[in-house]
Amino acid sequence: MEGESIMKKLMLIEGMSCGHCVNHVKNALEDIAQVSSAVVDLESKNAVVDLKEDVDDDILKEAVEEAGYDVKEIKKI
Ligand SMILES: [Cu+2]
Repeated sequence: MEGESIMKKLMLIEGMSCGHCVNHVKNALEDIAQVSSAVVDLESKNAVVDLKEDVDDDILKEAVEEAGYDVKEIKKI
């Protein structure tokens, strides 16, 4: 069952090269309290982050960067 979602954000992420990277980014994002779920796509270098509460873009960016990847863009979708 999906949790409550108030908005989605699209992140453009550089540096992922395999399924392990995708899971690493997904887990880093889903560890954030306000994140309901994250769908990460290797080929398009995108993460679609479903939020249950608004969260500062810097928090999303830092989580991915701490996992070892570069965030190029974050926008509401
Ligand atoms: Cu990898």
